Amino acid sequence: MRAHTVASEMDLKNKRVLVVGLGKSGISAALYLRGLGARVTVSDSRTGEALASEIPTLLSAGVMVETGGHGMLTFRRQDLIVLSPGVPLSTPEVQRSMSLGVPIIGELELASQGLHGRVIAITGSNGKTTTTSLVGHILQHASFETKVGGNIGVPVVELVEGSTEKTWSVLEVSSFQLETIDTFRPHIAAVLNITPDHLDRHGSFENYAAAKTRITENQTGEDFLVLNAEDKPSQMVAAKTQAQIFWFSGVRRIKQGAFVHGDGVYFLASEGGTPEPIMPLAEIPLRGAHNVENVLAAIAMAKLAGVETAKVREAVASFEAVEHRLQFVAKVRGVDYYNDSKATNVDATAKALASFAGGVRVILGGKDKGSDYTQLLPLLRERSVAIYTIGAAAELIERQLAGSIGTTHAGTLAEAVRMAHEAAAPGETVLLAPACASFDQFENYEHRGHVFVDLVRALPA
Ligand code: UMA
Repeated sequence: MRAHTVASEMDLKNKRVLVVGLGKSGISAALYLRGLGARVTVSDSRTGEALASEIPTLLSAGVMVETGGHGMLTFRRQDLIVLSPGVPLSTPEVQRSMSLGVPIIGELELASQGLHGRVIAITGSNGKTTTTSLVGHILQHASFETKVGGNIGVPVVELVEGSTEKTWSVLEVSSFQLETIDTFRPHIAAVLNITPDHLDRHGSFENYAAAKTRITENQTGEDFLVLNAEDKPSQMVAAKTQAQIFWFSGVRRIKQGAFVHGDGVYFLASEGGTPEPIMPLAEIPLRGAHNVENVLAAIAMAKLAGVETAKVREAVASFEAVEHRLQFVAKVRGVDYYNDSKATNVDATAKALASFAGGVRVILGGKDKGSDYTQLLPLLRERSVAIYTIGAAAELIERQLAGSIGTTHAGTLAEAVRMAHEAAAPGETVLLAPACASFDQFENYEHRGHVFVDLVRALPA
């Protein structure tokens, strides 16, 4: 399903614009649109009470606010509709507006029309935030004028002000955001991997992959696309692009891009050229083969942006793991605790487990997304000494794994940490990598990660 589109650089002065969703994106988009002189209404399904702290800022900026649901009438009489990423295109009111020909875009598209300078956009099922942060870190280290935003938590419209022709905007972009682009054209784009996620929203893996592929739809031969040579679905993205493709691989030499060979990381700028050594593998400070892939993608993007190799090497070596992504929390009584709360799908959990040699007590569960947890069985058998289940998906996970491997029902994160602490022997690892969304017991994955960190820090030494 594709949204109707809007002409680029649309003059929005005095135009009626409806922003749907009053979260981070919606609030920033509404205020930005007011700044452009538009007549703005926002509509949210939550009650006025739930939105009490957000509403006054909007009202004082002259934005009209509808709460407690989306009224058909509100959707009528609009010149443009800006959807928040969490609002599906299948929403009935949105469908109706689409059938009436009202242009519908997302906050990413809106912002990209106002951004000056060049854009690097990074998508993928896993690794987006780490890679986006790392590219931002490398560019900043090389004294490039750099802004970082997008799905990472900073709405892209907030990057527009102050952007100049020299600015590099490094954006994490999700499939939800890419569904509602029109003219968005990153100079450098990366698809890190495509594995099943958000199938409840996109309906099928094909639709999800198609949404991710849109990252390259407006790229031309002057742009670059960085792709994972070891990820099958990425080959389909390669077949659709007009951009120059650079690959990355953690396991073999590739014809153009970044790769690992022996103990070193190399970049090959052109087919048939000589690979340039970038850094020893041992200098990469992040855990896990998946993080090596993230680093390779970031190195390719930084080199394509023109960062000199010495700066790339220094920046990668000094990069610290992003919070909630295989973040080392503490060593308690000889046991290492890792917070990978961002492992919200089975593939991410598999990657987390694969980062350890063995002796792992893993905490699984939360809000199920229609996942197949049996895919974890080989790694669980190999790496894990105990599995603690929590949240709404606990029974489902226990049922799926039953007969193959034992699980312990903990119910809550606090109970799981307590049980793991009691049972763990020195040298083992306790890993929160739940393979589920967090919304059953927490506000979001960050909240879940913070609770875990607090619980670990409170453990008796
Ligand atoms: N809402 C409606 N109608 C609906 C659905 C939602 O009114 O049909 C309202 C909700 O009541 C709520 C608001 O919409 O008030 C929430 O909007 P949102 O879900 O788009 O969330 P934002 O706060 O705007 O945050 C969004 C991204 N959220 C999602 O994509 C779900 C954030 O990514 C992003 O950091 C932020 O914009 C800034 O760009 C978060 C995320 O979970 C981290 N992303 C997914 C992921 O990484 O897996 C894609």
